[in-house]
Amino acid sequence: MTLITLSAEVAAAKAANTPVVALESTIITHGMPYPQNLDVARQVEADIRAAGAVPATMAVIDGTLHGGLEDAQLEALAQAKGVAKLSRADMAACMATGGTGATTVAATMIAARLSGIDVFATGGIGGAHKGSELNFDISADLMELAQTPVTVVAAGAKAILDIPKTLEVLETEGVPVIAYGQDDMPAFWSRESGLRAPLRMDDAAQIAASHRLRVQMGIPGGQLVGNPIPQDAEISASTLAPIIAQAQKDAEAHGISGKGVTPYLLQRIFELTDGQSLTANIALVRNNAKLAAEIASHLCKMA
Ligand code: PSU
Ligand code: MN
Repeated sequence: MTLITLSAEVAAAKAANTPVVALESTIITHGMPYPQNLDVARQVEADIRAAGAVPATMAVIDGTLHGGLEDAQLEALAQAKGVAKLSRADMAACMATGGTGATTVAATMIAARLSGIDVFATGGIGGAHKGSELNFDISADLMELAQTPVTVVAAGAKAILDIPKTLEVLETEGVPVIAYGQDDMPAFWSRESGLRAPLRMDDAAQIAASHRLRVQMGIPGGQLVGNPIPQDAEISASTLAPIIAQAQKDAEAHGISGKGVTPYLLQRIFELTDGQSLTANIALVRNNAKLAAEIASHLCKMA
């Protein structure tokens, strides 16, 4: 039985051992408004191709898990209403019931593993939310990083999360957290979180080498690469702090919980920054796509 249907382009790249970069789809359906979400999805795919790799956007469409979408599928997904947000818990259920769902970081990692793809680019990962010591809201993305051997390139954890707690969970789970080109752990919209990342690498080849060594050593799980947002797109932490606090208050007042929290906060911050948060989000995702393509290229050369 075929568990994942690869696009012709992805299948050809895999067969030829040329670089492929996985992309998530929740960022399209739940992370950004239409039509910017479609523009960004296309732009990021183009960035990966320009860097010499092939993009594999993951999604479940009418029960079929896809690795790599045709442009018409991307377009339909970007406009669709009521698409499920799939993580480890519900991906198989969506396939079994013929549903349509977008993949989060956790689900995209699973789809990448099934496709034999080592590297995945996204914006930010899910993490331990503020208040998670009381509400236990800790993203399944963190536990996925502990068990699925995919290197995830993100701009760090969003400031809507509790970054110290997120780093603690990752340390407990044995996930390498690597800041790229700086000591500080990036904080999504801002280059610096004020927290030193556990590891630092300045060279994509080293990130690829440690990915490969972990696989050879039989260490389960992936790596998290924190790639800072480009300087000119950065929003300072001090500008964002009151906006995030407001968004959080609104989420609580509206009784938002579970899967709804992250999409609600992103949408609210988009409104409260007059769209500036989206501009920054686009810049950092594109930046991550380029680095992911570079890491994937090094991995292919090593194989
Ligand atoms: N970061 C973004 N945009 C997003 C997400 C994260 O910039 O859309 C999505 C990712 O798909 C991530 C998910 O895996 O949110 C985490 O959701 P939760 O906190 O419910 O686990
Ligand atoms: Mn959550």
